[in-house]
Amino acid sequence: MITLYDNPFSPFARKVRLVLDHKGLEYESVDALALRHHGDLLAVNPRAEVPALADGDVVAVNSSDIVAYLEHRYPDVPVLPTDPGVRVAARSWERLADGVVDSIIHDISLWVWPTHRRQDSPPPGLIEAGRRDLAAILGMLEKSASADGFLCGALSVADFALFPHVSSMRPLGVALDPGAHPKLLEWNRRMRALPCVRKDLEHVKRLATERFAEGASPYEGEKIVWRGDRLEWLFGHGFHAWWLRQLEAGHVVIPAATSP
Ligand SMILES: N[C@@H](CCC(=O)N[C@@H](CS)C(=O)NCC(=O)O)C(=O)O
Repeated sequence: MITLYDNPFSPFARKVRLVLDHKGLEYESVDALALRHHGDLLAVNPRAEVPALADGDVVAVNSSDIVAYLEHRYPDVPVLPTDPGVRVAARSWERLADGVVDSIIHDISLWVWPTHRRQDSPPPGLIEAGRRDLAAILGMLEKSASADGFLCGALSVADFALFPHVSSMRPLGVALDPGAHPKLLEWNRRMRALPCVRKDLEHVKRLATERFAEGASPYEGEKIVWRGDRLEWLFGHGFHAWWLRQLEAGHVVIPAATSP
């Protein structure tokens, strides 16, 4: 049996869940960001990040490595294009989703998601900078999207990596627009019709209600985990002084750099 060290709201865990479900694989899901599972997560991933996946003796961490493992081990329903050039393109969309889109969304969502119980306001200009960069990325995606297929022709890891992000932009003030993004809107409709995506969206919605019922939360609410990519975007836009104050106030966790 496959065990997924999961979290309903993590875009990286959602990518892996989409791939598992699309491939028709059975798995057990553990919400490993819940504080009571922190020790279990640390035992499989010293960075204490989800997703991690255990399949018999094999433990894989990092969403793109997990997808590569699943593709190799369970190739029947492929998610990595076989054409070498198309595979490079799909992996680069995945990298953009994981490194850049995730960072922007993370950095501007701290005042929106119920996981964080913040009393303060965002530093001036942060939300606007994030919205500008996300709008530019949507413009880039619109240019590359095809009118009738998925991002790289057939459904691939590019779609599974980007969809969780695109589906969470609206509460952040960035929306797909029929005038500017006609092809992306079609892509979004095609994605939402897939059984694996419908399952994911229902899961996110149901668990958002369950996990945050009446102000309760099973997650860390004060400290933020700042992975390198998320700092790169923040510092690149000049918000280092704000971040240093977060560090000095004890609100920062940096993942351990010692794991392979
Ligand atoms: N590069 C990693 C990034 C994973 C990641 O950043 N996961 C976040 C959730 S979105 C996490 O587990 N953070 C630890 C925490 O919030 O405690 C991957 O692709 O799997």
